[in-house]
Amino acid sequence: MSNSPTNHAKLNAWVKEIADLVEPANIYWADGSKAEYDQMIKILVDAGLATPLKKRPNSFLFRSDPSDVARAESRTFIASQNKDDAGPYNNWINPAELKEKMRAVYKGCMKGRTMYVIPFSMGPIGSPIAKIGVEISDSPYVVVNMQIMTRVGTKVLEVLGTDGEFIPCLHSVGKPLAEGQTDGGKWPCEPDVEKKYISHFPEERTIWSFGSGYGGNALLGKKCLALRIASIAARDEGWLAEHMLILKMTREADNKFKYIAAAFPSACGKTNLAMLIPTIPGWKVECIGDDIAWMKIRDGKLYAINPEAGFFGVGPGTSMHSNPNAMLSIKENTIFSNAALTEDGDIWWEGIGYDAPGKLIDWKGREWIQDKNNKDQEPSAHANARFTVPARQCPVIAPEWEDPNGVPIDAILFGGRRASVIPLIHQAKSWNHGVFIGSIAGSEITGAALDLKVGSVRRDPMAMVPFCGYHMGDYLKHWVEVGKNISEENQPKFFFVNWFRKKDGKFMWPGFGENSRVLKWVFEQCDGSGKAVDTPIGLMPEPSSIDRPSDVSEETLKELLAVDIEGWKAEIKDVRENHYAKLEPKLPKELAAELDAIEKRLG
Ligand code: O2Y
Ligand code: MN
Repeated sequence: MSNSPTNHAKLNAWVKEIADLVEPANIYWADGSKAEYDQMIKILVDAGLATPLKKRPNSFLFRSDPSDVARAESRTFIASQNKDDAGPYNNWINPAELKEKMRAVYKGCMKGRTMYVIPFSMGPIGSPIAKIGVEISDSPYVVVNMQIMTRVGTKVLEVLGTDGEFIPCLHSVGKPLAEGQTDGGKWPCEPDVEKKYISHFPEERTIWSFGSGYGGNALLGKKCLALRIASIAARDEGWLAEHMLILKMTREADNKFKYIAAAFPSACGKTNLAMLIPTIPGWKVECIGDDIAWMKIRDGKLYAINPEAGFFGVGPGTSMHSNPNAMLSIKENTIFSNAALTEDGDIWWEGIGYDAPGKLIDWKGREWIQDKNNKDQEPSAHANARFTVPARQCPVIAPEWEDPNGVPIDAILFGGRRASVIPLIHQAKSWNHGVFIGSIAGSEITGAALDLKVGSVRRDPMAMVPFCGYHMGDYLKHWVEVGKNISEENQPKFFFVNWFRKKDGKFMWPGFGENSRVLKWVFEQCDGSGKAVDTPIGLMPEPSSIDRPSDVSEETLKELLAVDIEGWKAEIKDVRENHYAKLEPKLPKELAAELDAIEKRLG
């Protein structure tokens, strides 16, 4: 390989094999430098794919193809040798069959394009918890996003040496160019959804993605490597790869702090919680990560790193009210995808906290004027518009966020969007009870869904349904096994939170910064200073143990912290019949026992 900067024989052989298949015009090895970032951006601006934003230094707006706006779940595959290993929640396909199909679409797919080879580290380079991947992609948009979201370049190749282990990640937008042809300012991708593939080969620990240039489908370090493939590595190696934020909470009076990891399904405000500004005086929250935690046992304790280097956050709904620290993070050096563009060169999205300033260009490139009287007006930004920003730009990034050894986890939170039954907070009484509460997490269906009716609960154990690379029953068993390797006093405490209880159609809890009042009780439970009562569903604060926000009445707080016995009986019935039944015969007996025990306690 003439222009390869490495003597890693296996890597060079893989790059040659792929180049022979995809037939690119050039091969470029990413070094991770600022000059390289600027060069890629120039290519993208010159091609009409990126718009510089006058109002935000070194920031750019991209508009994707309307067919390519989010993770393509129906086209995400786990191609394990045995169907049974993928489990009920993954799309399984025979690996040999899939490879044959994908080789056919990859053949010549990079004609007329540069093939970028992007060595990257998930986790601080050289950390004992980190893993190295190499993404081959024909998208300069992927190169710049990977530079923000991961640690890219020469240093990674140094750690890899001549025979280090790496995870091969192959990506193509699926749009070869004929001689002299350009993208003509149009986002390149394969618009036919049936021809998109986001494929994982668990036994080989390999990723093949084709046809999409957007987000988790294309930035292969994130959901594909750091969750789907890492969850398999974690199972085999005795650790946990989780869809969790990590935050540090400090009590300023004595400078004591706790590290909290939290898993929530999509659209529950994970990024908001990760960088929350407490409304209670004397407390501080700092961010370690907003989406993924890799946790390993060391010295008998569970230590976590954030394997990512940036945030790929949702724009719409992010404002100075919901997440001031995210808004401050994205003032500069930020990539925006599918936001609206203002006349003076800024971005705008629904829920940004102020009216659209004049005429906009919407995410589809059309003129758009806000009409507040028209409830049916199409939004100007796509609901999954995103910002990509370096984590170091967050005003409350914790100083230790890149500690290669990770931070010791004191508490693990699970949650979901539940309008009724599930209280504001309850605590598990043991590790297995904690795994149980995590296993029944989920959100209510708000819109039409293929197989579920509105109001029913879509279970999403540990918020990992879209991201677990193997059978969910085996995954929950792995959680139970990990607990056996940590002594009880060193185990994190488990909590379940629900910010989304409703009464008469209105939220009962104000959320956002006010969630610090609930985190304070979590802190105190870890610290041994909290007050809790034993209930059939677990430990709970008395209403007087939660500092009440001024706009929540005593009665409402009491209701938020009550155990709805009949509601819980129905919940348990639903878990048994509609959720745990799906995991058989792989449902861990420890969780079946937890289900029986809670049923008995409810009477
Ligand atoms: O649409 C995408 O490709 C992104 S999805 C995403 C991005 C950042 C953090 N979490 C998620 C998610 O779906 O959980
Ligand atoms: Mn996520």
